[in-house]
Amino acid sequence: MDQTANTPGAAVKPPLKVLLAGPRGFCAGVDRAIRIVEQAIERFGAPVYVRHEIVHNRFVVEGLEAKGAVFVEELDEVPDDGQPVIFSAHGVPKSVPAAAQARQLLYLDATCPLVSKVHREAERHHASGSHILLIGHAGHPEVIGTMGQLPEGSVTLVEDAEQAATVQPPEGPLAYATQTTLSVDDTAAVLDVLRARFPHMSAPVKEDICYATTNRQAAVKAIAERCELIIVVGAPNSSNSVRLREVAERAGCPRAVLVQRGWELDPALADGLSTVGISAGASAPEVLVEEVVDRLRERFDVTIENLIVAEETVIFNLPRQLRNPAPPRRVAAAQ
Ligand code: 0JX
Ligand code: SF4
Repeated sequence: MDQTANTPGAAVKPPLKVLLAGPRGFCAGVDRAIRIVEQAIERFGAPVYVRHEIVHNRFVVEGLEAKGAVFVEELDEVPDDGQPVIFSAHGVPKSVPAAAQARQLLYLDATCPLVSKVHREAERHHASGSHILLIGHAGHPEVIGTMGQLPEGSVTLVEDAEQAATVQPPEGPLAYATQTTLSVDDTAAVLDVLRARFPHMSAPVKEDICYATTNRQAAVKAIAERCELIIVVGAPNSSNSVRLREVAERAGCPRAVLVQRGWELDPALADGLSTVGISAGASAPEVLVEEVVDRLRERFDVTIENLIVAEETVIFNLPRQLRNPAPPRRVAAAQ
């Protein structure tokens, strides 16, 4: 059956309500990280090296590659050609800027200021003699970066409530820190277990799970019960996006899927449904949400409703090296 348009003579598309969760998509840390790469290319010319995906989104990475960014996983892949290297939004262990300095590489740090805040708090607790329990996911670059702020053995990773129940930190004072993109509810459960076992454990002055993670999860919860399907736009290696998919199902939506692009979505998933929700991880640009809506429009007569649970006004400044106007490019003296 042709389902191309609701025009006279054409087959009528079934109606579909699309609930857009807000806030969704880019956070202030991602916006800043992308601006850093763009401005660095403008200021220093191509290539500009970026250690690790600047944010976990292929579309963003490929867009920056087209402008002159070259992505590498480790610093030793960066040649000594005088061009700068940028560290991703997720943060890096201290050994990385140290190695860059040792090689006299020009580096720019796109670590989100809210990740840096977690680094500084971990350092502060370590300096006052506490062992750190870091709640987070093993192998994630942010966890590697946070653990790498302190000497080996100063931090113990706790991945879930089960590990919280059995972890054996060294004797003495304890403090905790967390990854910024965790599930708010899972983290509360892990903390309940840890606090029961270690009642004197110190907490961060301000929550480590960031405002963007908290708001995106709250927005998904707000639409979950009204939706028969929730589509989260984001990458499988994007921790905060993966959490949104989980939150959707736990908050009462019968099914939630993660897609990176519109074409990845099988619109037939919405057959027979009346309401579908859409959200996007902090590293997913809005244009990809539009792609997903367009994909649904191919098969359905879509009406959009926005449900916004919080307004976000956070903006982060660029690093010092990019804030001053660029020096004039050297022009050969007239003969
Ligand atoms: O995998 P994460 O959610 O930490 O990163 P992503 O998807 O690139 O999101 C933006 C960066 C977040 C840093 O906290
Ligand atoms: Fe920063 Fe939060 Fe965005 Fe991560 S998700 S880049 S911590 S604002």
